[in-house]
Amino acid sequence: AQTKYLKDYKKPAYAIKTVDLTFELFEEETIVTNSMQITKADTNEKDLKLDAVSLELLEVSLNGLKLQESRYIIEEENLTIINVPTEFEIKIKNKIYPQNNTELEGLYKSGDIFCTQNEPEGFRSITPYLDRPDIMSVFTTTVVADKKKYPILLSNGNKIKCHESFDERHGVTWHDPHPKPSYLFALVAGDLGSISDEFVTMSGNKIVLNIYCDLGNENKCHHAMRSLKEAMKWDEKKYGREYDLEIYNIVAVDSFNMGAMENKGLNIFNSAYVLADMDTATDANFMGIESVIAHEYFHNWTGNRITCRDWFQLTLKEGLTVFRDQCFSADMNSAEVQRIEDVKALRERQFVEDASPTRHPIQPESYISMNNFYTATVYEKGAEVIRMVHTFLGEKKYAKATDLYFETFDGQAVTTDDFLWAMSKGGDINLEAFKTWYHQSGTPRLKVEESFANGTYKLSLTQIIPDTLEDRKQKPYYYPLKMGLLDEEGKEVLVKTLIVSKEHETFVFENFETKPVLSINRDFSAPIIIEQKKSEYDFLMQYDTNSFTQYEATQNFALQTINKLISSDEIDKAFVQAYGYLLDLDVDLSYKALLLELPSVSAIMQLQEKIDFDVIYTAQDKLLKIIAQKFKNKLLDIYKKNHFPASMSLDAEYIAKRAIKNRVLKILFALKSDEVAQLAQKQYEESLTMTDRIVALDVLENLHVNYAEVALQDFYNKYKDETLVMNKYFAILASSSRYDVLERVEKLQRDKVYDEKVPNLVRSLVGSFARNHKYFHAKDGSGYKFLADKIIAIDKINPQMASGLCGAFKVCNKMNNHNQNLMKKELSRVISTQGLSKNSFEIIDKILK
Ligand code: DPP
Ligand code: ZN
Repeated sequence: AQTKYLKDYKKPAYAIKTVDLTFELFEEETIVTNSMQITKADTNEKDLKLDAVSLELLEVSLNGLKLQESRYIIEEENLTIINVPTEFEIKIKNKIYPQNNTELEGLYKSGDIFCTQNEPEGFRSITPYLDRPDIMSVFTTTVVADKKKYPILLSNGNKIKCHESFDERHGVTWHDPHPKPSYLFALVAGDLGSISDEFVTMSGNKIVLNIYCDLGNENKCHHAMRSLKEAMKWDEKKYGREYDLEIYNIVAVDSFNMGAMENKGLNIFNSAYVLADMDTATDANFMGIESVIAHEYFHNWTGNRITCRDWFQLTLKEGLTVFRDQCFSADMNSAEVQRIEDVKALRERQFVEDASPTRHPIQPESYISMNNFYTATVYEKGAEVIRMVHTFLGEKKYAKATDLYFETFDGQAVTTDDFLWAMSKGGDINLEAFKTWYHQSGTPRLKVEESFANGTYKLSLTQIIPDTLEDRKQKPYYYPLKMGLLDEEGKEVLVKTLIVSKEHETFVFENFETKPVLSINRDFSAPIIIEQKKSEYDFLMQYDTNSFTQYEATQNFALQTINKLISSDEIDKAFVQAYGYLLDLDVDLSYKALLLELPSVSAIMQLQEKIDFDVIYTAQDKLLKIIAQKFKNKLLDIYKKNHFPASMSLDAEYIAKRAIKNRVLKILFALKSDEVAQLAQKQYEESLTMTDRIVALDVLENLHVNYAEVALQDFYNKYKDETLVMNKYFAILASSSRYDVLERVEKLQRDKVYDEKVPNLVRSLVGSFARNHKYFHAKDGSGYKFLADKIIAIDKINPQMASGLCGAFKVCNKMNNHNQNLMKKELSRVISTQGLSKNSFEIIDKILK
């Protein structure tokens, strides 16, 4: 497999001014005709080498003359036209087979719907092209298909013409006036239902909004539509960005590799991020839809109008757009809850990646398959990096700097350096030292030491920077560190944002009567790990005035307690007492639900030198049980108080009531008593919302009570035709603590509703099993063997999905020797498989190195 390097970037030698595409869709095949107006930018260049994957060429002509075979070369990944003039038109006709496309890249079918996914390099499997993001062109697209089967024909931009005179067939022509890279090209054809609305922009343009879905699902699109309009409003208000076409289309499809795609004027979504109603979607699903709809909308400016010069710049659009969607969600819901959720997600996924052999800078230097770099690092750590810039600049200067960014680079394909230039110029700040965040990998640590004498408080900070994968030393970072000092009554006596820039420095604060209590990395102002010998967690759990660090104190104290439990069986009474205090706190209930959550297995794992999941589970269970026993009555009270009145409302108040009630139920679960089983059964039977239903079902399943079978059967019968709900069903069964879980997973693969070609289903069944640490890491190696077999099988269907599953092996080098050997054996088997994709190869090769 071939490695591509950032340092090899060369400017394109050609420009494509316009592209005219015609798609003739048939049941067996599709004929694509592609006319491009091309100019040479570099006159030394002779031949035109286009990207083309497995090309089945029908005809090629240059300036209207059909080319003889001697004038072009077809290779596995290219079509080269020999000796082209300075300015010319190329017309290519080729044949593709969307019906057989199981990779879900390029043009493919999801059920009966034709759709596309071209980011990053799908377009080259549709038609020969200069398939790189710095080639921006004006697209006109005609789609022709059977009128009955495909009444809806969509592409980017505005609809300019309908063609009705093709017998059984019809056609539509779309024109997108905004030059764009090929990865933003999209096409959809199908018999679709839809809902419509409109939005009037700040300068008075009326925009038609459509959301398309499978017939019958129209009533599940309203939340997505509401979210879209809120996002449009927000981007005008916060960034002054207005929508720029007459129409905005969203299409929901069931088979999709990622969450969604921001194609210009025609977003294509995984239906999981569009469809929702109270009967089938959880509160978390509703929030997820709101944020992904916004994310894709925000890309219209940060991604589409201003795009990436090359794929190494991916975080330019993704980091920034994730930061924007996080801020949007914070404004729409609870900001404190949003921040904690974002950090939790970062730690669960990105910190683990950053500690693994697949770690990379947010701007990677090389890749084999670009598909492997749509990572938590590029996205979520990328967003943290933008957030730090925002913290440095402050709201006002940040607004000025982003205005400058939009003004300067609109219509261009640029780099992260261009972005930082706008930030430093508009923000009037030197960001040179900040650039290390783009080029270094691994999570930085900060050792924190305090001293106090004669009224003077000293805070000494030492950066501990991990080496690169190749054992190269890396530089210290430059970042904002928010801190607070509290007096002994918990009153804030100092709030400050320190600038950390050196490997070691000491900050001095004077005039204190008693030693203040430190609250550090407030709001998680930098994506780092704080190392601190700390004894004041219980104080901060009670008094910290920053919601993030209050949450953090609880997590740290709980982790410390669990760690002690692992080695000594001894419970730290101070923690139990402080936890009791949290139960009585009078704060927003959705925030409280987070405060009461005990550390996840992944969080505990990250503290272990050599991971042993059996040990982790035992300690975690022990702590949960102690808490549940000690506070049983209080927990039951909270449960009852928030369980009634039952409501289907999506108002924040009711979402919060459901969150706290279900948190408490999951803690009470540790009692494993009949009382809890009855509570869960009643909650299942009387549930009005999917949120309540799914938690009850999960609790019942893991209590191993007989009623679980009844409830699962009932659930299955009720929802077997709703694929999005079936994802939840598979996930519960594959995440179960029942001893025979692997056997059940194997059996479920033969279930009528399961389909190995649909990524969502594979992720919920096989993916959930791979996160079920108890059984995936079984000491007999059965979990590893199962996943390895699945990777080999799925790699032949959909390499991107397979390489996603490889991620479960990322912890390999941190596992205890026994598990590590078992893992390596399976990985060696996978990597020596004939015809393994470059996607899976790249990930496994890194793990095995
Ligand atoms: N660009 C997409 C997104 O992040 C992923 N393909 O929205
Ligand atoms: Zn994105």
